[in-house]
Amino acid sequence: MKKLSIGIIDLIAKAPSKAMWGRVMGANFASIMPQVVAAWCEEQGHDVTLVTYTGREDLITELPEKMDIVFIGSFTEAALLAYALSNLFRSRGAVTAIGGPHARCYPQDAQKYFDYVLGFSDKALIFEITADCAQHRPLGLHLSAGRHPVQLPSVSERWKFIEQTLRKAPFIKIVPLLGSLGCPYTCDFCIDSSVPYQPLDTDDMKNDLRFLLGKFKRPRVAWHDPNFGVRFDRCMDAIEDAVPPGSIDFIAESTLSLLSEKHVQRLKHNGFKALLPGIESWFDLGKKSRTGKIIGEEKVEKVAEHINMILRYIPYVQTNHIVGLDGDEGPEPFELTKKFLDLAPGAFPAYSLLSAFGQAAPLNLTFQGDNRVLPFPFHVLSNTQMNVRPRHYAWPEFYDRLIDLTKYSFSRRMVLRRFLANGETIPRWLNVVRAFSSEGSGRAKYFTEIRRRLETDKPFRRFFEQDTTEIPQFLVQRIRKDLGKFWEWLPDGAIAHDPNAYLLSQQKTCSSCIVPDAGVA
Ligand code: B12
Ligand code: SF4
Repeated sequence: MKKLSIGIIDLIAKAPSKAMWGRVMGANFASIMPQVVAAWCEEQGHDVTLVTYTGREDLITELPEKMDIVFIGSFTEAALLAYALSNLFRSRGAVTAIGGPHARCYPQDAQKYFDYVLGFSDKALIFEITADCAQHRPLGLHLSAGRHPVQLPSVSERWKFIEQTLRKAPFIKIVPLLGSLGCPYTCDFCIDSSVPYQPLDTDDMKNDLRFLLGKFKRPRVAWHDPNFGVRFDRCMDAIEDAVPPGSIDFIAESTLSLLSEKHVQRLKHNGFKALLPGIESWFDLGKKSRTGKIIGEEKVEKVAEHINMILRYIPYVQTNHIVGLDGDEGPEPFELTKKFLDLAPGAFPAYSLLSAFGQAAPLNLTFQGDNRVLPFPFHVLSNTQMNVRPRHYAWPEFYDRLIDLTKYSFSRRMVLRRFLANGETIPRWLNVVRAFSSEGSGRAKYFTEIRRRLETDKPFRRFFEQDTTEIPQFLVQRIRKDLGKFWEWLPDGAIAHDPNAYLLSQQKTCSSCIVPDAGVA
């Protein structure tokens, strides 16, 4: 087989940026799959250059001038940058491929700008593409393996790529690992609700942990599992078998239903330092939060008690909330979240505004069928811009309540209470930094600007009210400024997309020949 020059870009940042947070932490948010694809391509004997883009790198000089194929891993928020880069590298003769959350969620749109658009990706699929390595234009090929890979290259095989990425993280260095893929739960808004749970081999997990202990005095590992610890004892046995208790600091995203006191004690024993449980809603998804049919105020009290229990063992807890779910109505959901903050002040609240990412989740078909999805440019779709018209709120009321909640959550009083409720230094200060960064006060400022424009900027309001699909100038200019020199490479029309493409694809396709990918299986 011909030896190829292969470029791989992991888009962590969505645009060039000199922000301090990105500089200090950006590299710690690197994805696993670009490193995996790099290791597979090297195994085939190709020349591989991987760049983890944190917003500071010069993508033109860091990648070889002549590349046969460029793989880009991208979230939807970075899709416009990915499209611009594809255009740029195609103009230099490369073939381009996109994988990751955006490709899984918006394949029809990405096909217009890439030669290959990848869903689930395993080694065989990557080898198929490198063997073909041909232009597919104007519409790229949408390819997907039947499922997630059964095995991933070990940390030692990925080490070269992990090490070069972590060199960019000056203080805290976090290695991403996976113990499982998919999820047995079926929360209908989630990309994994229809992806079967698939644990990865525990011997591989043990070898990875042992390897890391040989590389760092005290490694820090972030589990990227959508829901860590579904097979709890299996995971804990593997960790306990591989490394001495507490020798590695772990971070994991898990559901409250898995976090009983006995489990949390074992997590503490094994060095878990941060947990990110999903609460999502006070009126729904009780199974997930171990609250069954309990809703409203009673659920708030029960969950707060649960979170306070976790905080007695684990120094850092981030609670994930979804704002704008269809079950929410009136002031109550917002007031209940405020009450929760009062009862569990040690937790850092992370708010995701309900976002229907293309074909990520089955629920999106309902939103699209009801014509409730707005064509916000991908660049602003990062869970901070709700792209579904709220069911029970007019936009101004929704923003008023959201601003009030955001300000309450990151007020000086709440920041101080959070600080005092946390015993350890790093969690304490991390919470303060997050509250005063783009995540806390930054968001409050952005939401306030949106709210102001809903009153004063007529075209903007018409877009929100679905009277027009023309992207408001406020957003266009913001994106143009963000993308900087890459704006010129953005293909014509790429700033817009069809928000109902998923529904349309379902209507066109006979159900027996659907590619089994996210939300379609
Ligand atoms: C772990 C995780 C994180 C981690 C790690 C992020 C990272 N860089 O990987 C952290 C906490 C940092 C994070 C942050 C964010 N996340 Co996140 N995260 C996840 C989570 C829980 C798991 C993703 C994962 O690694 N799965 C395991 C991998 C192996 O599976 P996979 O991603 O499906 O990948 C398969 C294919 O897509 C393909 N593939 C994937 N990448 C690539 C790359 C290449 C080159 C190729 C060829 C193929 C390929 O192969 C894989 C195997 O089949 C998902 C939810 C979920 N349940 O999936 C959300 C999810 C991916 N996150 C999401 C979002 C929105 C965010 C944030 C924007 C949130 C925010 N406002 O800050 C940030 C953005 C971070 C960034 N720019 O890097 C959305 C993405 C939606 C979208 N279309 O963009 C998801 C789907 C959750 C949701 N809301 O529905 N996240
Ligand atoms: S939201 Fe969490 S628990 Fe629910 S399906 Fe997704 S990964 Fe699983």
